[in-house]
Amino acid sequence: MIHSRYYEELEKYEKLVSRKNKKSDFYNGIYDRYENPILTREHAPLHWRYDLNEETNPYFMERLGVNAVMNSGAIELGGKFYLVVRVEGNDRKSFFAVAESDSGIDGFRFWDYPVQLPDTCPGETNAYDMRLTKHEDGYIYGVFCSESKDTSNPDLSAAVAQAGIVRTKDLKTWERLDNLKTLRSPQQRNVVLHPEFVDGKYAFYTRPMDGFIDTGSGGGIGFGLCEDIGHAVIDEEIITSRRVYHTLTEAKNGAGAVPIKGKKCWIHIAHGVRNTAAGLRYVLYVFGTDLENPAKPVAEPSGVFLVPFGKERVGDVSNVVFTNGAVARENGDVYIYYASCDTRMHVATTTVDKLEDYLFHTPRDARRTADCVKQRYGLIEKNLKLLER
Ligand code: M1P
Repeated sequence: MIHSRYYEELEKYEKLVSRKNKKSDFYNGIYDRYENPILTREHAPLHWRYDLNEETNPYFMERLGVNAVMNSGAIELGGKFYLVVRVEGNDRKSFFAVAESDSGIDGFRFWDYPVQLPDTCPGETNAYDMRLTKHEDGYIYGVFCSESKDTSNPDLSAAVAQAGIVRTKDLKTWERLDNLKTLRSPQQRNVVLHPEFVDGKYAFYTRPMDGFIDTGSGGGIGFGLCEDIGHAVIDEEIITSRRVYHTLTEAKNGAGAVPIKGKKCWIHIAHGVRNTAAGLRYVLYVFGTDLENPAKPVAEPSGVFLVPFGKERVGDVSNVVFTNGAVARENGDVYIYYASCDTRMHVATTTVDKLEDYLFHTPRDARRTADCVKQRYGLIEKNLKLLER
């Protein structure tokens, strides 16, 4: 028999899932933010967490709790918005699950079952942060972090990060391909597949890393080509968005959402990390690359694009925003899905035109206080002259 408490919890769950979202009063002219997160741990269906049977669960306890929902790949299919969400169980293991919405800003509901990827890597302990690429070859690719214990290192926390690759046509049936091999980088995380062929080859944004956490000598977001997506091997990675001293990318950076094809450039929404007394701070930034040569930067506005504000600043890993998915619609609207503090999911909305205006009209980083002040003086003088009229 179904436990009576189930119905009480279900009512709360339905209220949460059907809650309407609306734009917050935040303004910067670049994008809109929303009052509510679009997904939280409470959005995980009750039947994923509880044994509903009163006989086997007399206290109606959570048997398999969900700790957080975060870093989600995003795609639009047939006019609907789909997220492949990173769900983290109470056991710290992440798994993927599809959540679907008609509006893209609210009403996200998980499908009945999480995704079960083919289990082809016996050493894989954790899998997370899938980027979904609608590739011109006709497949939807999912590229994610495949984490294994580093058995060659006696340190209990030593791990190896690689890029796992799967593909699907419907988000239901998934085929697992070989993990990406980058011949010159021992570890990889935050790998993104470009949606178009480049010189007839599959193109990946990579993040060369010496270690599991530290990028070490890895200079930033890399770019490399491979012939065979089934056995993807990249020899040379060139750096497309370089880490720079005393900027938001000083400690590390990583590709985020699959780049959006704009009118003037490929639009990249990435994350940058700097170290602070309060620990690592993760923020989003945007850069543009050449439409013909997506490895070549053509617009590098200075500074942060989106940072955690208010309640977004606190969570399991505080002071973090992270994106690995955005939807660009045919009408030019853009939905940026981001997680705050490795805990919950949010959306910010903008347009391709606004993003390109931001990319090409936000000044570049002047790199030095004295020059940054000159930059701001220029803006103030121009405005004050205008205000005098
Ligand atoms: O905790 C913040 C993020 O840390 C990692 O990102 P990066 O590889 O750039 O350090 C990822 O594990 C990501 O999932 C996480 O949100």
